[in-house]
Amino acid sequence: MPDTEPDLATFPPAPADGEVRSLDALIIGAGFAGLYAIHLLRDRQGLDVVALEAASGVGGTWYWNRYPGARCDSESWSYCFQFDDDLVRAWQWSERYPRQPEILRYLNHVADRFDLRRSIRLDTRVTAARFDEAASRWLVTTEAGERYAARFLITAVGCLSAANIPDIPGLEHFGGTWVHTGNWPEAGVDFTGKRVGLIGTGSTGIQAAPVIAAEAAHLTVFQRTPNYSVPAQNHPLDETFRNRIKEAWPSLKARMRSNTNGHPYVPADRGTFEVSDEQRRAIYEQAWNAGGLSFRASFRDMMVDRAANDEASAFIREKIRGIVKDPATAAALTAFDHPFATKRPPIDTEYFETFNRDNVRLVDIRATPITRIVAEGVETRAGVVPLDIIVFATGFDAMTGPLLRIDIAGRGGTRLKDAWAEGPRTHLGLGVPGFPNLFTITGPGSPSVLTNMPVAIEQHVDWIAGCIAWLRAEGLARIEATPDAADTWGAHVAEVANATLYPTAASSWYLGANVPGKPRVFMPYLGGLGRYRAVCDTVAAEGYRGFTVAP
Ligand code: N01
Repeated sequence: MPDTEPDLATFPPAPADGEVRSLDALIIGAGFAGLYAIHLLRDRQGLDVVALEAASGVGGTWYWNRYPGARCDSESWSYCFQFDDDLVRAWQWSERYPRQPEILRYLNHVADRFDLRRSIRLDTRVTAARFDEAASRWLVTTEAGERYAARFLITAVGCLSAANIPDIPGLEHFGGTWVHTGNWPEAGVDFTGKRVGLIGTGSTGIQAAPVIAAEAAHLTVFQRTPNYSVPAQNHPLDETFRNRIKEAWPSLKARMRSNTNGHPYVPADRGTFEVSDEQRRAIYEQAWNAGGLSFRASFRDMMVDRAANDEASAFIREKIRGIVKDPATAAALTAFDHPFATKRPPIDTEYFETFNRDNVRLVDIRATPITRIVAEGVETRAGVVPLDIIVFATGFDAMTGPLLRIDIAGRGGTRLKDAWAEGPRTHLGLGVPGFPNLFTITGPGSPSVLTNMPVAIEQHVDWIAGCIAWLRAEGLARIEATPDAADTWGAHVAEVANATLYPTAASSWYLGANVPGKPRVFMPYLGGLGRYRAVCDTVAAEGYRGFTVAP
C-alpha cells in the first residue's frame, strides 16, 4: 500500500447514533505527538485508544502548512522520531532541511510502519470535552456529534495550529482569492501570471516569498515588523553524510535529549566580548556561512546581554544591506525594533535576494498602514495595491489557541478559557489545575516551541505514558495538578524568561502579543530541555509531586 493512501477499512468505526464510545484514552490530533501517543499507549500498554484528527490525513502542522517554500528549520535527520533506532536507520532524508511533502511522507510512513491508522479517525474535529466527576472520565464530542468517554484526555493539538487571520476591514469584499498559509488548500494555489500580496514576514512569509516571487507576475510583501533572518544554506544530503549520522546516532541522540534546545548543535561557551573584534566577526561569518538556527548559539550571552545581542544584530543588518540593492528597501528591511532572535528567528533561502527582483516590492506598513481591503486589493495610506491573491502569513494564536478553540470544561464545569483568562496556568505545561486526567503535550509552560519539536514531544509523551502506567499500577483513577504547583511553576517560567532578552520583543507570539486581547504571558519555558527533562523525571520519581491523585 503506498504510504499516503490509508486503508479505510481499518479505521476505527464512528460510535453509532446516540452511542458513547468508551475508551481508556482519547488523543486529539494525529501529528508527531498524536502518532507517538497512540504507539506508546496502545502498543506498549495495551490501552483502548482513539485519536481524533480534524484533517483528512495524518501529519498535524505538516498536513496543513503546504504553502510554497514550506520546509523545516531543523536539520532533517534531527527533526524526526528517535524512539526507534530501526525507524531512524530506515528513513533517508534527501535534504538538510526537508520540504513539507517529505516530512508528510515520513509521518505517513510512521503511521503505516506502526500500524497506527486503525486508531485514528480523520475528518473528525473535537469541539467540546467535559469532565464527568462522578465517573472520573472525559466526555468528548465532535463537530459531527460523535460522543466518546475516556479516562484520559491527551491534547496533541500542536502549538501553532490555530490560524491567526487578522481582522482587516473589507476582506469579505476582496474580488480575488485569499488564503492563510496554515490552512493551505490541498490542490495548491496557482500564482502564474497573478499579482500576489503577502502579508507577514515571520518564518512562514520569509520561506514563501522567494518561491511565490518566482512563479507570480508580481509580489508585494507587506511588512509590519522587520525581521532578522540567517541563510539556511540548504543542500542535498549524500550517502556518506547520512552514513556518518547513522554511525554517530547514539551520541547525537544523547546530545539532543540533554541539550538546552533539543537540537544537535552545541551552543558555544564563549562570551561576545571575550574575543577580539576580528575573532568575533570571523565567528559570525562562519555561523552565517554554516547557516541555520545555530547562528544564535555562536555566543553564550547573545540572548541575555543586550550589548552582545546588538553586535550580532549589527552583523546581520550589514549582511542584509550587502544583499539588497535598493537602499530604501534595505533600510526598511533592517529597521529592527527588537533584539535578534527574541522573536523566533527565521532562516531563509534567498529571501533578501528576492527584493532585487523586478517583480517584487516591499511595502512598509509601519510607514503606510493598511487601512482596509477593497475589491481590487489592499488599501494602504498610500493608495490601493491591486492584487489577484492575498496570502496571509500572519501566524497563529500560538500555544493556547489550539486548546481554547475546543470548549473544555473541567471540575465544577469550569471552562479552560475562564481558568486561563489571565494567561495559561499549568504544572510543567503538562497538567492544569481543575482539569483532572487532562494531559497537554507541549503545552504552555513547557520548552516546546523553543526546541527541536519532535524531541520535546517525545519527552512529553514518554512522561505522560509513564504517568498513566503508574496510575494504573497503583489502582488510581485520577491525577490533577495542584494550584500551588502551577503557580510555582508559572512563577519559575516567568523568572527564567525575565532573565533573558526574550520578553523585550513587544510583538512576539511567545508572549501572545500577536493576537489582539490575548493576555501577555511569556508562554514557553526557557530553562532548557535537558533541565526540564530532569525536573519532570524528579516529579515522577517523587510520586508525581505537585499533583493530587485519587482512587
Ligand atoms: O507567523 P509569525 P509564522 N497586519 O507570527 C505579521 C513556526 N514555523 O507563520 O511581527 C500585518 O512568526 C506579523 O507582523 P508582526 C515558527 O516557530 C516553523 O511566520 O506581528 N501583518 C509577522 O510578520 C514560527 O515562528 C517552521 O508585526 C501582520 C507575521 O505576520 C511560527 O511557525 C516554518 C498582522 C506573522 O509571523 C510562526 O511563523 C515556518 C496584521 N494584522 C514557521 N498580523 C519550521 O521550520 C500578523 N502580521 C518548522
